[in-house]
Amino acid sequence: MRGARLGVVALGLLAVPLLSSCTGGMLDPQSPRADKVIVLWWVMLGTSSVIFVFLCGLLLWGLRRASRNSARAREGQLNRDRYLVLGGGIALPVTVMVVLMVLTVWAGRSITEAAGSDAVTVEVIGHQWWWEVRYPDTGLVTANEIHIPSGEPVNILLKSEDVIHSFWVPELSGKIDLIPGRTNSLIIEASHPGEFRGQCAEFCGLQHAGMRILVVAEDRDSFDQWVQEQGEPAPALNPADDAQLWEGQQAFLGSACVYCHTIRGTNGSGTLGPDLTHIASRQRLASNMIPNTRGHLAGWILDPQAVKPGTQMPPTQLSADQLDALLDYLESLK
Ligand code: HEC
Ligand SMILES: [Cu+2]
Repeated sequence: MRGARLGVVALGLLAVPLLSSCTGGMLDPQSPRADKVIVLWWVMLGTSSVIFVFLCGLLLWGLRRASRNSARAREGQLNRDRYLVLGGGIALPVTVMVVLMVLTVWAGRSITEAAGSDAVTVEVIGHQWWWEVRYPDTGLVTANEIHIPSGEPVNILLKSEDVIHSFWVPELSGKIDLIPGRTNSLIIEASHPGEFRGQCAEFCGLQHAGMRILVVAEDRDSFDQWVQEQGEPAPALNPADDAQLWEGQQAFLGSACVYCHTIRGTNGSGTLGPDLTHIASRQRLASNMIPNTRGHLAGWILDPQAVKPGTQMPPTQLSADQLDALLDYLESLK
């Protein structure tokens, strides 16, 4: 009996690091704002552990007392019981709730409090099952990979195109829902350059788990350069000089791709799928599910359902030459 109880306690303790992911993750914030969320988390864990142990003690004490119940004992205890009910049943819970509420508001404000008016703003729009990313200040559009300057608060505006999603990059911030017809906001700040992985945190359908996001924080100069490069349209092609790339572009414009994808600088202006103007510059494909290599790209184009069952992108039939040219073209879109 005792052994079994100890086993349960040990399992419970083990679950804490497991559920919060041991490497980095929520318990290892890399942001001055997420720091406050983690303070709140520890205070809540600490308080509830103490209360839990205290209640277990009370329960055992009550059980023992009940078994020795006698009229004499009962008389003296009535008074004490009243204090126990008033103290433990009213004063203690009210105090604990108020303290936790104040802390929650304090931590919540740190992640939603407006950044300065010169802060970078990023609009993140949830789709089943990928992230559209827009920088309204510069008109830049990309997907699935957010770049931010490190050491600066960044405004994230969250919207949804279909169902409720939730934006969560544990090392940088708490999570906030993306709700259709509404704009929520969140401030993130990376204290140093680095890459931070995130995940949709509200069940949104079949590929919910396949809706990952990557935040790349870099120093101001690299960030400005990235913005500059991503703002450029795809280079104009001339069939005489770049026959192969031209073929590839024709394959893109001549097949269904063009209805769903935009490549700025061409006639392709579909918006059902991610903007591909700089697809070769992204680290991963399909909402960060597969590496951005030629092989994975080919597999994705020919049979996206095999990679991400349920995804909104249909398979495309292409001849070997067409596929080869299309891959060359997409890989040139740096
Ligand atoms: C019916 C619309 C549709 C068509 C047609 C379509 N796609 Fe897509 N595509 C999507 C959607 C939606 C996604 C996002 C899928 C996801 O991550 O779940 C996507 C994702 C992609 C990605 C990964 C982008 C990223 O940022 O991860 C590439 C590359 C791509 N498509 C290329 C193509 C090419 C090339 C064609 C034509 C051969 C094509 N697509 C046809 C809708 C479409
Ligand atoms: Cu989701």
